[in-house]
Amino acid sequence: KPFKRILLTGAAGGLGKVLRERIKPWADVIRLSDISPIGEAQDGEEIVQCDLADKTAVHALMKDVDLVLHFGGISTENNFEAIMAANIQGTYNIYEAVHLAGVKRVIFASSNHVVGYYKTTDYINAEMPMRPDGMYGVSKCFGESLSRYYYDRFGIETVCIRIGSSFPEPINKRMMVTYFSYNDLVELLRCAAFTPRVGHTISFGVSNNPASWWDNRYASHLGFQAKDSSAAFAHKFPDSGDYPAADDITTIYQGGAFLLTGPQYKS
Ligand code: NAI
Ligand code: 15L
Repeated sequence: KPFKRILLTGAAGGLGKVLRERIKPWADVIRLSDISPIGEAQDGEEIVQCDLADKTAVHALMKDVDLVLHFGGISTENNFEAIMAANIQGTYNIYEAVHLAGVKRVIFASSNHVVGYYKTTDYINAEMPMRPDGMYGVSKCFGESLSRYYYDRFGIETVCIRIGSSFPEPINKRMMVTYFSYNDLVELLRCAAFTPRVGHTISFGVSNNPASWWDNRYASHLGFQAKDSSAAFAHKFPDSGDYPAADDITTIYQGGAFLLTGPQYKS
């Protein structure tokens, strides 16, 4: 198999559970880690339950790893102290461990909330300034900047994926734009893992939806082509539906309902 041992953090989470099944063919061993219980190890799996904020544990986690999929952490808005421990300290611990262990590449689950304060009338690319919509988004900005530093200083490659909304299907009108199917997520991860050189790349993780806010031109070298589309779910959101008003803050900004949480709220 192409890799000896892939470390997947956040393995007990929504995406972690999907990836656990789907990335098996890529490595002899998948090391699954989370702070929450992950269940029994299956063939070709190792399970390590630990807190990303625990530096010693994270350094041990990296032994004999040759690719990291860093999906662990707090995945929605929360108080700063919780986000600081899991996402800021946690991601720092991952990169220090990666550096010490000599791991060459990381795929980092960043988020669209790094740019949640752009408007839904904007069409943005990865070279435009970050505009996070809360402390969660700020923590993902930290992860993106940290990974760029480790690339510039040490040559450790990272693909940051600004995931849109990766769930079984869109559950609100905003997700018609942000929907990222599980199949497309796995395909983007495959491109991120197997493209020979990625340097430091930022890619928007989104399916081939009818409407788009995100221009992926600076990730074109990954060769990713989304195959799915939220169009398949258009019947759930007819034009006649009952949606937030055009002047509602959740309609104006790309971050949607995240604009109503956290210290960044402005009326
Ligand atoms: P999730 O919340 O279901 O999974 C995250 C996992 O991280 C959980 O199992 C949790 O126990 C674990 N975790 C939290 N704090 C931890 C700590 N201190 N130490 C170790 N593990 C810890 O989230 P989901 O949807 O699976 O997302 C996975 C990653 O992708 C997250 O980093 C999230 O921010 C990112 N993402 C997901 C999106 C989506 O649409 N599902 C959109 C944008 C980003
Ligand atoms: C995210 O970053 C979250 O992790 C996920 O739970 C969704 O809220 C997603 O963004 C989204 O914007 O739909």
